[in-house]
Amino acid sequence: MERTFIAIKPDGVQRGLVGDVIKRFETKGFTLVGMKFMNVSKELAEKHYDVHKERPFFSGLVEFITSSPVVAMVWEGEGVVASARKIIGATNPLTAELGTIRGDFGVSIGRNLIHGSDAIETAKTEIALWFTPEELVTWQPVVNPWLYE
Ligand code: DAT
Ligand code: MG
Repeated sequence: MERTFIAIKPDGVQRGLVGDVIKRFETKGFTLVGMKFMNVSKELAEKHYDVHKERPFFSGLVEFITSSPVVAMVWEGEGVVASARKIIGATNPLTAELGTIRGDFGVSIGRNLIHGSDAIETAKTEIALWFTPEELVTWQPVVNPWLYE
């Protein structure tokens, strides 16, 4: 089953939005398979954002994600990678659609609350970077027959 990596960034945690964010993935029908509350090391932050290392905002991004705790999660479900990106909304919260997490809760690109993997391959890399296999829980929610034909 497809999996994606989701992180509630320091602003989402500090603003008390952890429950609201998790609720959206739960009520959509996705399955939580990993979750930890943690401080992010500079090394992990730099690896996670490696694709952006040449961008002018890279150092600010690393500084921000390491500034305060985050909630790192893995969610599972059919089409979860693309669907999570829709639930999250566009990178800039000011242009993100209302009804998305960023569109509903944010006003600034550097404080956009949440990270979600942008493709299935990226998700695999990010899950392996943030979680050990033992930290992921494979389980069968009893509602699955009511979510999937
Ligand atoms: P996304 O998080 O939607 O996948 P991204 O991968 O392009 O967006 O960028 C990663 C993060 O970097 C993004 O969540 C916020 C920050 N960021 C992106 N573009 C930025 C910009 N122009 N100025 C400041 N921060 C930016
Ligand atoms: Mg991205």
